Amino acid sequence: MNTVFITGVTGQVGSYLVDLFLSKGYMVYGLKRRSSSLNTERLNHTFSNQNLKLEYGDVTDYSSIANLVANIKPDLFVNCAAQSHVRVSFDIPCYTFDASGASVINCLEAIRTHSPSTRFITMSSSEMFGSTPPPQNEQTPFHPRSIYAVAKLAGYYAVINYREAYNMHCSNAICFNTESPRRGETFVTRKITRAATRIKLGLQDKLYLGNMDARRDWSHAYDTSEAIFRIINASTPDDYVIGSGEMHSVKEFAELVFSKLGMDYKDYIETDPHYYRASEVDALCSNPTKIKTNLGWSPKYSYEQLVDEMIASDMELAKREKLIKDHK
Ligand code: F7E
Repeated sequence: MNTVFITGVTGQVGSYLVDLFLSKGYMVYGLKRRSSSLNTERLNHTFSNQNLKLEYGDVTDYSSIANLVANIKPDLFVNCAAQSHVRVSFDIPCYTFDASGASVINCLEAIRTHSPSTRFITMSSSEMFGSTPPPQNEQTPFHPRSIYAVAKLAGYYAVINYREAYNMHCSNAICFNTESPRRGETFVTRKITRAATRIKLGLQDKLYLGNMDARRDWSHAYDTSEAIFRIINASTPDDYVIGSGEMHSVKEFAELVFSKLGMDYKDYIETDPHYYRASEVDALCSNPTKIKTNLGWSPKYSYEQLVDEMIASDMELAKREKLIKDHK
């Protein structure tokens, strides 16, 4: 049986990768961090699957990664772990660098030492392009605008170095923004769908946002996971941009969500400087030609389908909340 080891398995993309690898017949080992509160909700639907095994560890702790790689010797290692919130990286820069950058070296070094034939892929980020204008592809120069992006760039070059120095099968998945109903609630798309559905049911009055002019390339986490699967299973390791090739502003996203719910976003949204970043990334839009041509990948979800799925899921959540509130 093929084996895969996934870090960040309790996160959004990690949980979609669990679904994908289980459906392909893999034995899936996932790394989860010890936390005082429950952090495995995204895996609830598949928790009892016999082919899923969660192990405690932390990508910032080399010994835990090294021991697990030595014991499991997985065929594939997918690194999704990170401190992934760009705004928060301005508050906790040193931790962010450890968790999102130096941690990649922990993974690579554990593989090189204990299981050199294990294939590796890390979730790299479009944030690395920063202020370089779109469209962005594998040839676009980097100009990071946060320590999160600086950390991702360190991880990106670490992967290339281990490939060149040790001939390891390791790749970068340069992911543009990735969304779904399982997206964390403090990222802007989910923050909007969650708030708009709650406002619709009278559970909330206002939504406070930061820079609504920022433009992003939003893909569904299902499609991002499919792309990662193809890259790590390709015979040659390489670096690929993953994105929809379409760009929308935060304002456009909010306008669409509120209008689908029969509301005008201008009546409910206010800006709060708290959500602005010390240095912003204005516009990101992928040119995913390389992965489409070389690996035959193309996204299943359109922008509107992604928005519809997120609204439908958050509406169910809001209805459950309302039921509980009304019965109190
Ligand atoms: O912000 C603006 C904000 O936090 C998107 C991560 O997965 O994708 C993600 O990074 C835009 C920014 O994602 C609010 O200023 C306005 O311009 O949803 P976000 P992100 O920073 O683009 C990349 C590819 C990653 O690698 C990251 O890990 O929306 N914005 N108002 C806001 N953003 C947030 N979070 N909250 C607001 O109220």
